[in-house]
Amino acid sequence: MSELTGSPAWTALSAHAAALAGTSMRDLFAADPGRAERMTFRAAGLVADLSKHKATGETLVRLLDLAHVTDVAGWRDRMFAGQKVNGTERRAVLHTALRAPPGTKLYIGGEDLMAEVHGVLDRMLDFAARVRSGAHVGATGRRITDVVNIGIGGSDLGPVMVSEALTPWRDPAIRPHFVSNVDGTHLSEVLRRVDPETTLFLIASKTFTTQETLANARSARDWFAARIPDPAAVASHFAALSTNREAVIAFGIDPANMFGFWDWVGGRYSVWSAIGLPVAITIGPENFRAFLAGANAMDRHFRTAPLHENLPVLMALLGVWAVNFLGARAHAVLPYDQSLSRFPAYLQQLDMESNGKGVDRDGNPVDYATGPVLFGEPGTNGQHAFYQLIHQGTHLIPCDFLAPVETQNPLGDHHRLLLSNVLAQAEALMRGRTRAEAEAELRAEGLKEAEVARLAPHKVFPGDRPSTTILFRRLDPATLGALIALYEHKVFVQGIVWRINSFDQWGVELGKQLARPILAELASGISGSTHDASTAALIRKAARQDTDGL
Ligand code: G6Q
Repeated sequence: MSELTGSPAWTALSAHAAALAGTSMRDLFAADPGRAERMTFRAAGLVADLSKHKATGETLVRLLDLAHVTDVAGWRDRMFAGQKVNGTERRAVLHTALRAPPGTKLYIGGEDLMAEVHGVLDRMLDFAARVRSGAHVGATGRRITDVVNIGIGGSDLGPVMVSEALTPWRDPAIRPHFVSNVDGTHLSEVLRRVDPETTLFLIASKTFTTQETLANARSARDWFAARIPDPAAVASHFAALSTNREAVIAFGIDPANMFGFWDWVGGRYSVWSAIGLPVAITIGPENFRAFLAGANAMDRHFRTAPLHENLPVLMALLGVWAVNFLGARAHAVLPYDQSLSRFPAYLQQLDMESNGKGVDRDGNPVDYATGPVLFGEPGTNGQHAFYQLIHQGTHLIPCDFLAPVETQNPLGDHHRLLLSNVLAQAEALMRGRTRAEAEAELRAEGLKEAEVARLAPHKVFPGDRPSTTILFRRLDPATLGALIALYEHKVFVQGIVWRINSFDQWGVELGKQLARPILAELASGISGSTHDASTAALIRKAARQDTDGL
């Protein structure tokens, strides 16, 4: 038994879960008319109804005990203060500094961090403004109409998601494109649609050593050079977003066109840094500042609200409750806003790369479940696809429903239709449909008793399935900033409770390492002797040495 699972707070929660097993959420609502209001929390323009979780006041008290014994508040304060909370990489975690307003003071090792942060931000936003105004033009004097961001993982998912989410705020004269996959199709399809004279390439790589990004960047540069052979032209068409100045220069990008950041910005937390440049170019400096300010509002809430009213803390704890005490192994994020179509993919990295860990901070294997499998699709599409399993399947899958009360695109009664669906889904998951209700409905349809008996079991919904509903006025830059920061802090709190390091990602290493010799073997056609029989045979087939069946 680990320190965590042996703690009185944990064992009390286990006993409490067993005691609650016979109580349904329907019972909880029936017994307590004030439940919805009491379990609705507000932060930075978001209103979150947590009442459709199978949790009572006692559950929250016991979960807050767990937060206290795992020192959530202490770790939070150490993170904001710039202490090296990323233990395995010995790094501070300060993406929150990237959205702190001018005037904030933060000194690390005697250095005025905020002066550096605002220095880069001002330069980057000035560059964005010049591209937008036409002060920065291509080598042949034409305005930039297309921005191609080349990056992967944290250097791609944030900008892609934010860019899509803030489409109404974008200047339609500048189209963003994102190339991440090393599959040549990705870059080729984008290059087919752009004109080299009016295209700006942003090479986004914190390390500037990532295989996929460098392969795409080289191919983009070759494509460009084949069309505009003047070597000086590269300066107007290529910029780098990176922490690695030497590698940027070695690649041939003018350091004047490099926008830096720091090792204390994790890849999946970097959209607030220079990695946000493609967003800043398309939505403009003011909107980008509003995006940062929205996140900062959530940071202030997270830092200062008492834990029992602290939205990221409460969402995190209810997630822990579901995973460790109710047996959930997956979590769905379901935005009822088409603009947030990439939000689940973004959160997949944020959550699963951060909390998909099996050893604790001290390197001991954990004896409890950690981060769940996260997935999602925008509503209402998901309803016609995988919601069946969430309603009637054998897995417990807590859901986050996100919805704006105002749409960006008023069209007839579409938005009311959308909202009616999101509210109904949360209600259906909570209420379910009993056998008696199912039978009554079938009888009301005029079915014979034999048919009622045959169909009723299939029409029963167990209910008691937890969800959070988050409403906001509309999806503007500030609201999006707050929403992302909410999830960042939720993930952080869960990592602290689970005693894991949410800021490393060693799990992505092994595959990369093994790909290197395979790359050479595919080129030579000779598979090495170190592989298992399956991998060796697949290498021979992929290298076309063995074409059996291909
Ligand atoms: C994110 C990860 C990872 C990273 C990519 C790209 O937290 O660290 O997704 O962002 O591997 O790395 P570079 O930005 O260094 O190319």
